[in-house]
Amino acid sequence: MSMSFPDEWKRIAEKELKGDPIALVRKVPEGIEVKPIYTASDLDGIDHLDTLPGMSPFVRGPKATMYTGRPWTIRQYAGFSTAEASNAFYRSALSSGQKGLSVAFDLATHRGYDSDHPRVLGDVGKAGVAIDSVEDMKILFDGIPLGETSVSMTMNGAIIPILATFIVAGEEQGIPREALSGTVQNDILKEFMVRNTYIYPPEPSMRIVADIIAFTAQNMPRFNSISISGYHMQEAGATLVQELAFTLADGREYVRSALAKGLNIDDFAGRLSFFFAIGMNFFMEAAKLRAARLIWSRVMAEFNPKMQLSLVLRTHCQTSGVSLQEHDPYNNIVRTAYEALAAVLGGTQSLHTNSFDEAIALPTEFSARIARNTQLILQHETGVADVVDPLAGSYYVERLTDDLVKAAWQLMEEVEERGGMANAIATGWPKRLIEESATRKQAAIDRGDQVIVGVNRFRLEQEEPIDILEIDNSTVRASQIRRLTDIKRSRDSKSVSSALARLTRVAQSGEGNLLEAAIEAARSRATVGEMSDAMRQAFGDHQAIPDVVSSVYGPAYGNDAEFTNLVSRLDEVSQAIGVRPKIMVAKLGQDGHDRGAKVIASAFGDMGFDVVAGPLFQTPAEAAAMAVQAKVHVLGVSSLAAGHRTLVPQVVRELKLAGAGGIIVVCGGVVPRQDYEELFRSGVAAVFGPGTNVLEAAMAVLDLIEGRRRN
Ligand code: SCD
Repeated sequence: MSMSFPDEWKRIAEKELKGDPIALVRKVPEGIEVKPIYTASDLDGIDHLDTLPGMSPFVRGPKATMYTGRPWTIRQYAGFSTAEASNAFYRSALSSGQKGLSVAFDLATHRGYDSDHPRVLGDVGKAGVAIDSVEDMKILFDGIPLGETSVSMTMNGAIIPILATFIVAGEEQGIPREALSGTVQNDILKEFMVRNTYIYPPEPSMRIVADIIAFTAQNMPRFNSISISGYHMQEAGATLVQELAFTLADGREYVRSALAKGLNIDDFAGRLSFFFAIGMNFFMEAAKLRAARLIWSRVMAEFNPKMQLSLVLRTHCQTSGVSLQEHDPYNNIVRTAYEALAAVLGGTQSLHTNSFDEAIALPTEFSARIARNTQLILQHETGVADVVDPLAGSYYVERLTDDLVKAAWQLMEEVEERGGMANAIATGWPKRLIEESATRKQAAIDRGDQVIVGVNRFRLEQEEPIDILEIDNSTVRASQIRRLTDIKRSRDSKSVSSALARLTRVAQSGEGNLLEAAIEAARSRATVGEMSDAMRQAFGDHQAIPDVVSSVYGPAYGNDAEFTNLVSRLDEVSQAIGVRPKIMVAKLGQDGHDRGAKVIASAFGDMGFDVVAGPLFQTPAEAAAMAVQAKVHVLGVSSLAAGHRTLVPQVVRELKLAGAGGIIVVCGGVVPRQDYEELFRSGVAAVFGPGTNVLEAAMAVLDLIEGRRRN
């Protein structure tokens, strides 16, 4: 990009600044240099400027009339506790202006475990609704006509049993599969990269994706077979360019595997859909959606489709979860509103706006209403939906769109050189790039280079805890177990076992369609866990090896006094205890959100701690045993999916049982203030909530180690 400014502007700017305006150029993490002024000359060489919405390359929107013809879908992602509770929530949301549904499943369901499985004690009904069988699914949509309301289901690992139970629930509601409209996430590649709710190894997982694309293309013309998601990449710390490039490269990979199954491009391309995060970099986020459409039309053109529709990128967006803060939480309403506006100006088809309390807990009825109303106000009061692509022609936004296209395309070329996204993911490269960006970002926040109002600037002296929604997961679990028992008692066990055996055979042989086989099993009342296990028998489980990036956080600090202070304090403690302080960073239960754990492990490693990274999905007993064996001083549990009240006290008990009560237990992540006292009483030494400065946390951990040595 040229860094020249118009002469006459530069002269005046120099006077105003008493210096060179080049100092105002900001280099953002995307590698793009954002200038203080853009002019007509910045449009030189951009070839999409004269294109129209609804026409290739669709940079201005997938539809010619966009929101002037039909507003975007207000689609709030929700689900918690039981099917009954979530159903009541959906009905009330639909009657208050929401247009589409978006189901959040609990982590037990995501990972293919029924609610009675011993590994999911802390997870049932917590971060989403527990669904064990068709009976739950029917209750979930009771009184909601599935032929009229489109339903998105965020499901990846256990996608086959979940989509099968949904189809059967539809059937039993009298809605044939052809009439069902909605979307399944079904995007396993990004699970291996960032979200971690996979079950099976990559190869069979890719077969599952292709089987679903094939089945829906043939049987469910109104259903979007996949929601290729960059959202979780940005949540995990990816830059916008990484989010764009890796998401679209994932898309290209799915297209290739569907074609390899013998499908015709035009039979499925129009039902591929996307999902992006919208963070706080306002114009760049809007430009990102425009860039995504342009790049996708270019990618799809490689496959020579006959239909224009096959070139179109349609997307859902969600405002950014990581941009939400625990401190001064009402600020989150403002953040979400700006992010929603960026999504709309970028031309999203469907939108979720986060509730302001989501950095702390599940939304309450109150916070969910404000989140929904944020969209209703945008749609009905602001006039932003009156004009198609209103940012078109803006010197800055058009330039930014083009810059993002170029930067993302370059990264996609690198993916191609590495043999496509599946191969690239197998080497760990994209994940590492994202983790490095996440760690860099954390250092920028901890240093105060990146301002967050109410957190590292303008912080309140005192804060009152806000009301939060509590889920009693032992009650939810008990009621799920009751229903499971009833189902198992009343079903025809012979037809269940033969349907499950057939599912295993289809999985083993590579012949036939997994979804088709699972529909049969679901109809006979096989549970989600049983269907998942039937495929586990053929596919096995995927085991990820924890890997921690190094030399990112430390170098970002350079020789700053705070960092060198910490390092010398760590040296003192090491001298005093005779070894480097050793910390294990653990993830318990089915909570796969590991950005926080990874950033902590990486930053603590750079500071000089001896760090052990625990694998995902440990039970409290497994984590305690590993901590004892590794002889750590501190066991740090990172919890983001609300399982802490069940799982963290258990880990303390397990350590004591193993005679290792001397190991200090600390907890970090999404932990509401209301829970601190209970955790302290159970033996937890410190809790580090969202927005904690990592250097301060490290200092506190060193104090605890010192304190324990003295006592
Ligand atoms: C739209 N239509 C128009 C029009 N605009 N018709 C005429 N004129 C216009 N201007 C038509 C469309 O063609 C379509 O018809 C219908 O109206 C609906 O519009 P749409 O644009 O397709 O909208 P929608 O049905 O809402 O679908 C949007 C997507 C879909 C395509 C993006 O995939 C979707 O809803 N995705 C949601 C995904 C989601 O909720 N994910 C949550 C993830 P036809 O149907 O006839 O074509 C949550 C998550 O992961 C959270 C984090 C975590 O858990 O980790």
